[in-house]
Amino acid sequence: MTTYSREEQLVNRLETAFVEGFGYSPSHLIQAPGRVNLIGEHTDYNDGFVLPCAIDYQTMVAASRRDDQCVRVMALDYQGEINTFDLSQPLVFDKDCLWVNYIRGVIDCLQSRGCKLGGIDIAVSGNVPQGAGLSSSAALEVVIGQTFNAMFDLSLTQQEIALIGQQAENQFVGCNCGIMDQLISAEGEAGHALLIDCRSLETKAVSLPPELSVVIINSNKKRGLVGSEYNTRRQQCEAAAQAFGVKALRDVDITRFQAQAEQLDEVVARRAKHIITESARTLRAAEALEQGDLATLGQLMADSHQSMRDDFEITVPEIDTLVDIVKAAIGERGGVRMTGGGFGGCVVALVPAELVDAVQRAVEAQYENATGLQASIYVCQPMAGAGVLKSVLLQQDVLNAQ
Ligand code: GAF
Repeated sequence: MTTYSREEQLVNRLETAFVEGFGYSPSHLIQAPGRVNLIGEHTDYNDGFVLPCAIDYQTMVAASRRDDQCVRVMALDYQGEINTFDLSQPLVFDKDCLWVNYIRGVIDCLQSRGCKLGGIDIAVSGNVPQGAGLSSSAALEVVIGQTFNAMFDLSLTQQEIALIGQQAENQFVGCNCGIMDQLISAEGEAGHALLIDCRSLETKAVSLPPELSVVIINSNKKRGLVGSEYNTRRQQCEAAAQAFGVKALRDVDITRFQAQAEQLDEVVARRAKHIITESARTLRAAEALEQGDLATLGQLMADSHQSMRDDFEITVPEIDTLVDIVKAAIGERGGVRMTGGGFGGCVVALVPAELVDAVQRAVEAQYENATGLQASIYVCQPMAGAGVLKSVLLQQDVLNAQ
């Protein structure tokens, strides 16, 4: 019996649904990955450093151009629901079909930049767990940006596509997120994490030692970014930056923070402390990863988790329990911390491959007893960022050129 990879299963599902739903074959298949952040949480919108990698869980689109201005989008993960709109009309937020707003938002940004688009049929599906802090929404924004870029010859760079995704989320969807998720989904590198300077948007690929596994454990405690305290945390960070008289907390080092912290509101000071120490930890973690120094990496991840729990206050008891269980199973031979925006979602562990089974056994034996929830475990490979998987038009071009 043929076994299909996760990616092949998505391809098959999308091609079949596209033909059944629209009555002809798609010309393009395009993908964008989800991400896991190894360290550097909430530092992106403070112009700080983050260290995420793209993962082998993706959002994928099958698409074909139309010869009118109509956009039809079929969402396989929402019972095949189809949302239709016209590019010549103003694009508005659809409160009855929330998933389509990530798509409308990206198209709206493209049109505002003066990009000439045309009608398109799209089927979309993904295997990035939704609402788990693994950036399923950023992957959707980036795959849509990629789709229009490839199919309407827009010549956008990966960075521009990421910025358009972020703008869509900020302005159309209403979440004030930073740039990390879209940028890693667009620019990820196989086998590597990316150290991203969220001020300059420069990236440095940091290779993951081959013996190290990236293990994501979903607490299955659902989280919602827009409805969560995310925007409040951002406002508190901005208030701290304003109190220090700087553009962003990136511009305050720990010595200055310690000297002046007392002048800040107590909660705002703790928020700022997390950001300033977390950005410094991220730079050190990138070095430790490069040097294969697991003990230092593990300590930095533990400090990061504690800072998110006590100072930034974005963890929940289920997540803290999961981190304690994994930490006890791995000792000093790796690291574990909450990953993503917070208030539920996932923890990430970096452990030698031979410890993955022990982590799994510990979680299975203890997590449900302690919380009443069952965790899901994904062992991931860092993968390349978004791109075209298949283009019938390109293949025809190649044939014509021969
Ligand atoms: C969410 C946001 F979308 C990111 O920009 C980032 O701030 C992250 O939370 C926290 O590090 O994923």
